[in-house]
Formats: sequence, structure tokens, C-alpha cells
Amino acid sequence: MLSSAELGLAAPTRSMLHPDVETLPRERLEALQLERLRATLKNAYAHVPLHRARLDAAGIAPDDVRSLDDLQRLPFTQKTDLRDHYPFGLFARPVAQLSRLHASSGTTGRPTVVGYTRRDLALWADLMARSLACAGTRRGDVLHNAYGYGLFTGGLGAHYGAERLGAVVVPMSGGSTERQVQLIMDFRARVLCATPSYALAIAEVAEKLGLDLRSSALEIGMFGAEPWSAAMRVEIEQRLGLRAVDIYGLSEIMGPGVACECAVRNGLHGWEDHFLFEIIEPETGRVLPDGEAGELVITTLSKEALPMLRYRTRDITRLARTPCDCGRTHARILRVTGRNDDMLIIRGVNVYPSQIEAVLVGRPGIAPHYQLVVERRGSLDHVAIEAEALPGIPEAQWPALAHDVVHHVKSLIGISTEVAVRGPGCIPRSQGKAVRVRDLRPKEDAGALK
Ligand code: DLL
Repeated sequence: MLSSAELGLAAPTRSMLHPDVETLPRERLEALQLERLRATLKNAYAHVPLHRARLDAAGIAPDDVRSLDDLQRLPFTQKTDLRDHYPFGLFARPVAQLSRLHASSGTTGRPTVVGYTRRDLALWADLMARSLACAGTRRGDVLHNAYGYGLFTGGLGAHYGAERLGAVVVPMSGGSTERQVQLIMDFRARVLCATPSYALAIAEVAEKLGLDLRSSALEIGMFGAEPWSAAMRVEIEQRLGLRAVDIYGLSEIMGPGVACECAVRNGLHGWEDHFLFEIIEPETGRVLPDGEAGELVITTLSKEALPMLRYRTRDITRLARTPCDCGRTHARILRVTGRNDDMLIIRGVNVYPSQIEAVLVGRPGIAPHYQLVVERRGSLDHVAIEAEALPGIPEAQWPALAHDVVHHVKSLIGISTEVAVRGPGCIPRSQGKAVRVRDLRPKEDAGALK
């Protein structure tokens, strides 16, 4: 790992928007967290019947919480709670007192709806601005925002954070990719905000247009909203000529800006003055020690409209609280490898799509676009990988490329797969979150694996 001096961080607070808070000694950070946790519990207990009923059932009143260790006594909240109390049942404020609503697309069943007071929006803008600065964005930078605007939190979340920082926002949203390329060049954007898969689609269109984004003003990419592998980071950096930074968040907690990488890029700093992070064993709910992989659980500490108690994100990661070379004291959430619900169990082996991505991306002759097709054959689940040849590779060589992928997936992940390599452009390109898995199993079977 590079030292802070090698990274040019001689002044540790250089890229910090809130240096006092970002470097707060742990004891003071924890004292602040306890005070805010108690206030959050009071808010949730007084205004959200579901939380009150669950706290009562667990025999805990807000005043019983006297140390952060008491957190483990609190009940979990899940996505299904939001769905079951659709649309506003978990809100701690009347709708008329809110300033904005966002919602997930809800491909399965009801969407999940989240609400913000004016103060919640100001906090979100602050934390997003802090994240942008943490990644190296500065006042006056032109920031090309290709996250989707609308009910998705990506577009508006990045937008108001960038404005708060003093960056110059280009509110592009997703789509019209040729136009995106042109405007990135013409407006001399230094920062690109997009999902990693869409960043790659932008790179591809630029190459087709004969425009070289590596010679553009782009220096930083703020990429998140979907899992992406280290191999994908290398690919994107090479094709776009920028430094790719991982940013994490989820609507139920706030939106983008819950955590973000710093210059060291050894995990994403989770903003602990406003959130409590835990890792649990998904099957038992037991809290795991730092460093162990499990499901990330987040408690909000300052949200008014939608306080969340121990929200089970379904995201699989690890926590590190050892000091970071950048000088920030806030915990680091390591790269999210995938979601519990996206995990495939293939003949007893647990596999995340991002593991297959790590094998495919950067493999000679293979383009960084793929889909996994899950089918039921007899009583067994079967996964086929659809990959794409790089332009210019003769069709006669595709079967050999496929064979190479089969071999590497078997030796690196331990599963047998069927691989089809197709021609350039055959895999659909994303404009937001990429769809990596096509599940063709009968409806009642789908999910049996999850
Ligand atoms: O995706 C918020 C966001 C927008 C984050 C833009 C970053 C940038 P949701 O649509 O509610 O919110 O989806 C949240 O996306 O639980 C993860 O499964 C996944 N996710 C988000 N960021 C990352 C990341 C936004 N950096 C869900 N790495 C989360 C891996 C991520 N997965």
C-alpha cells in the first residue's frame, strides 16, 4: 500500500471537506454516536408504530440504551418492512412535512419508498459533498453526472452534493451516450459520475466515434450503485484515462454518499458521525468482528423522516477500523462483493456474479461485457456465461476463447460452466445498473437458490 507521502498527502486534511469530523478521535466519535443513537431511538419510538412495537417486544426503551454495545439488543429492520408498510408506514414525519420522495424501481412487487425532510436533504448534500472531496473532487471542477435523474437516488444525490461542494454540475442523467461523450470533451469535465457498467459503455461509444477520452480533461470517476470487480476498475481506468473511485450508498439509508474511497483506496470510509455500521452473519444475525465477511447492517444517526434501526442491507463486505494513511478515523467498508440475494448456489458452491466478472474482465480476446443465464435442467441449476469477443477477433477463434474461460472459471471459482462467446455488441449495454443475471428458472424455483 502507498504511504500518505507517496500519495501526496503530506497535509492529511488536504482533500477533507470536514477535517475536524473526518479525523475525530475514536472515543469522541463514539460519544457522538451514542448521543445521536439515543435521539434516533426516541424519534423512531415516538413516531413509527413498527419500531415502537418491535422495541417494546424486545423489552427496550430508548433510555435503556447507555452504550454502543446495547445496539446489539435492538431489532433488525429489513426491506420487506418497507414493502409491507408501503408507501409511508415507516416515516417518522407526516408526508406534508417532507421535501422529497424517492423510490426503488420495484421490479419484484411493490417499490420501496423513502422520504426526506429539508434537513435530511441538507445532510445528504453535505455527506455527498464530503464523499466527492474525499475522492479528490474540488471546487470549480466540471462534474459530468451520468447517474439517472428521477426516482433513483443516484442522479439527484450526486447533483446536490456536487453543488454543495462548489463543483459545476452537468446534469446529464443516463442515455444519449454519443452526446455524453461530446459534452465530456467540450465542457472539459474533470469528474465523471456513473455506474461502472455505464462508464464502460461511454468509453466504448467514444472509441467508436474515434474520440479519445484518455486525452480529455477527465481525472476522476465516482463509480458505484452496483458491484464491480478490481479487474473492472483496471479496465475502466485504462479506457477512460482517469482514477476510478468506489462510492457506496443505498436509498433506504440515504442514497449515494454513505461511504466513499479516499486517495489510499483501501476500503470506503463510512461516515460514522451519521451512521453506525455492523457486520452480521446472515443466517444467525450474530455480530461478527472487524475483518470478517458478512452482511452489512446500518443504523442511521441523524435522519429525521426515515430513521433506520439496524437495517439489513443484504450487501456482503467486511469492516476495517485500523487507521487509514489518509488521516481519516472513520471505519472502512471494504469493496462490496455482491448481495445475498444475487448469490447463486451452483452444485453447492456459492458464487457472486462479480467473481465471474473478475475472471472475464481483462482476459485476452474477451470484452468486459457479460451475462449469466441461470436455468433449471432436471433437478439441477445450470449457469451459462454469455461473453463477448473483442472487436477484430476472427469468429473462428471464439470457441477457443470460450474454452479458455471455462478453464479459468473452473480453476479459480471451482464451478463448471457452459460458456458462449458471441460477437461484439451482442450483450446489452447498461445505462444505469447493469443486469448481469438472466434467471430463466420457473418462477416458483427462482429464489430457491437465494
Ligand atoms: O444505488 C445509491 C447509489 C447511487 C450509490 C450512486 C452509489 C452511487 P439503490 O438503488 O437503493 O441506491 O441501491 C443500493 O446498490 O444495497 C448495493 O447492493 C448496491 N451498491 C451501491 N453502491 C455500490 C458499490 C444506490 N459501490 C444497492 N459497490 C446497495 C457495490 C453497490 N454495490
